[in-house]
Amino acid sequence: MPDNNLQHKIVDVPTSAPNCVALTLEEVQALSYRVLTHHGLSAAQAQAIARIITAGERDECHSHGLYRLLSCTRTLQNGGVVRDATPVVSDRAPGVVAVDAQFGFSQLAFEVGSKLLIEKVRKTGIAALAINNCYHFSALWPEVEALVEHGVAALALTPSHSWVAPAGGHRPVFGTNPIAFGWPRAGALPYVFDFATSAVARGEIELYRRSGRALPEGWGVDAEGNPSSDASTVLDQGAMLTFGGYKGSALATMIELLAGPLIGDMTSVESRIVDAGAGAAPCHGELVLAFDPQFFSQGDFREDRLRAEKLFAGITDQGARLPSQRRFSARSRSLANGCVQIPEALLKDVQQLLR
Ligand code: NDP
Ligand code: PYC
Repeated sequence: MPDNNLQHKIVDVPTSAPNCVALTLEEVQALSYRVLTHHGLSAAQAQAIARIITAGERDECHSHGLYRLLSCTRTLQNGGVVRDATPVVSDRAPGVVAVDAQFGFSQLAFEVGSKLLIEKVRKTGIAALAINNCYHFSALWPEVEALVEHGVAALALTPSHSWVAPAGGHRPVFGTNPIAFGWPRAGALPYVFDFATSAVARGEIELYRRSGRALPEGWGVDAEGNPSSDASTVLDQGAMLTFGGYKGSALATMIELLAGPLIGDMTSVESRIVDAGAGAAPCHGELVLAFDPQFFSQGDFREDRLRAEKLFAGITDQGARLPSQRRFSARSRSLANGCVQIPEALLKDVQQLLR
């Protein structure tokens, strides 16, 4: 890994951003790796996580970038993580791969399982990867993007800890349950979306708490179910809310079922019970589906692709943007600049983890 010299110039970035420190992507990756191995994680597990955290910073997904090292190390200290876990891949059926993460983190399990998933989808047209027994804290877009690079469409779902109330209720039942989808495009960056089925990811609310900002309406409630704009009240006493009312609630339920009982793993309620207040990352399963378009086309695969492009044009031609457009712009900016801006306070907190 590159040398991790953190003597950097403080730069003032415009508008409301606080003082930031410029780090190269190599430095972000090296710092992540050092922190994780310092806390006892094996090289293979730490490398897989460091790559994802670096991708998060590169694409300016701050709630799932370096900030996640704080919860990763808390998980290593307080959770039941097997620090040198080696995921075990099982070929369950012609279209089903299962990976037992062995209570390590999800990233390495995905890396090893996705190879067989791709082999299978090339033969069956549709294939599923079920990851079990993994600690999960990351965004899902890196996974669907990795699959889309093979020319397949992909869907990924996972529960988390029960922090989110169902529409019409106020007691947490669902996790923040993200869903990500990717579609390959010839000669263009893929179509990818990835969002929580809560109004916003919990990590985002944690960042609001860190910076003392009031929450927008519709993100959370207090313990009695009254709307609250106080991040600590929502995070520690009340509940987060789903996006889109009962529609988000139903999608969150589907994710609980497909990436929980269907694959023999925990729901968000069960994951939180097992955590027993330790504050570790959720531990449960993940379901990833891949579709090879060549198997579904009625003959003219190229024409089908072109019709998909017309759909995208129908969105962008009127000035609307595609999901991931902001992220892809951030990526090209980071790659062109050769560095990313990390809030000074966050970098200090992360460096503290090396003490
Ligand atoms: P957002 O509400 O910001 O939604 C993100 C998605 O919506 C991105 O694909 C984003 O693209 C797209 N998007 C945002 N604004 C627009 C717009 N105006 N027009 C079109 N598309 C738009 O994110 P969330 O807070 O819901 O989730 C953030 C991350 O947290 C996700 O990556 C998710 O995987 C992760 N997460 C992980 C969990 C886990 O358990 N592992 C749990 C919950 C969340 P763009 O990026 O280009 O803005
Ligand atoms: O931000 O909601 C979130 C989250 C949960 C687990 C990992 N990220």
